[in-house]
Amino acid sequence: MLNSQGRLRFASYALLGCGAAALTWGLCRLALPPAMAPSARPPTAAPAFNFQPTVPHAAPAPSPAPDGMAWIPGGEFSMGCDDPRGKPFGGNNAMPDARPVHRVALDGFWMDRTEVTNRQFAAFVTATSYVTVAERAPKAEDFPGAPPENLVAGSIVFTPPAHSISLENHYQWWAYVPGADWRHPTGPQSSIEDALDHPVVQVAYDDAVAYAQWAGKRLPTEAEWECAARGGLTGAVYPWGNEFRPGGRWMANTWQGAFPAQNTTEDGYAGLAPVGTYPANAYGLHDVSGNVWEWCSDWYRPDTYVGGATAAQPVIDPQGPSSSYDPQEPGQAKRVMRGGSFLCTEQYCSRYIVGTRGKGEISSGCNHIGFRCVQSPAR
Ligand SMILES: [Ca+2]
Repeated sequence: MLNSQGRLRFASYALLGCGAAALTWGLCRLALPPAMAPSARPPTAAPAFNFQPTVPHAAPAPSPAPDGMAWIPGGEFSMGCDDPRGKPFGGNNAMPDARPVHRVALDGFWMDRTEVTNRQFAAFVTATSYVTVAERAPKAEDFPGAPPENLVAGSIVFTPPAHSISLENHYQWWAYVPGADWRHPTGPQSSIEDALDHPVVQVAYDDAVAYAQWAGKRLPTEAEWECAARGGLTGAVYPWGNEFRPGGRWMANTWQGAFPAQNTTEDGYAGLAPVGTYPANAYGLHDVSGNVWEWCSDWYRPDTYVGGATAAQPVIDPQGPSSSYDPQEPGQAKRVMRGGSFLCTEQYCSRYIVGTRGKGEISSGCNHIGFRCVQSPAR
């Protein structure tokens, strides 16, 4: 269900001073893919290295793996990331919301080895007749003043300019496209017919939750996602280690070239890649960095980690704050997203770095946002 909170994606209509022009109304309903936006907070000084050894639980998986899932042993690990600036492929963002690095303890759980695919999501829709948020036309009563012709179903699509531009205004490469939805990821002329093993995109948070419930699973907490993505390594920059391209190999689907106009596709893909194209981490998970962002169940706040650093003991199974707050867009309700996407580059958004955090307005899909699910073992 679309609810009043979800419809806050339209709040940026006022915040950005777009006025009532019909031409811009569609853009105003965007909840920007804000994880791409640079931080509004001043960079903090680079902290001392603060990762303590990861200590996975030794107990083996309690049962054979559910189809397509990997056992994540949990245990204790240090969550967050150091200031990545100055590191190779570290980008130019201090990532202050991913600090302080702090200790977390989790039980073991199962996690999907890959992002949820179009094939899997289609099975869910066939079984349930579920209609995603992007397929529902906005209601006039929810958006007073919007021209009726603009109350059309659609979603947000990466629309790069043909020439190099300043990276200060990300409206230059995002557009609200009527008819864009999970079956038509970049607009009504696009199709998933030949992309059934690509990650499903254009799914809002509630869509991901609905799929997970149907599948008997749930979305991961942010802590579960990071524990899993780290693959048992301690404080590594990437899910596979500290080198972006070990032996020259591409390990994730990211962006090469001068973002956003030039896409040199050196990693093999201009856009989405079939899930599992790139190597798995030590826990058997593919594409935790790159390809598509992945929804997590936690509300987003930039200060989520502050309390964990002062605790005498590891924070046990953190569920995130009770509500969201993003000082960049205070009126919008946001959940955490993790891992970055095929659009991530050190020039703008280096959130393929495993400890970094993203955030997404809950009713907004995009053609670089997907998800994967987790499942707790039966007790
Ligand atoms: Ca991913």
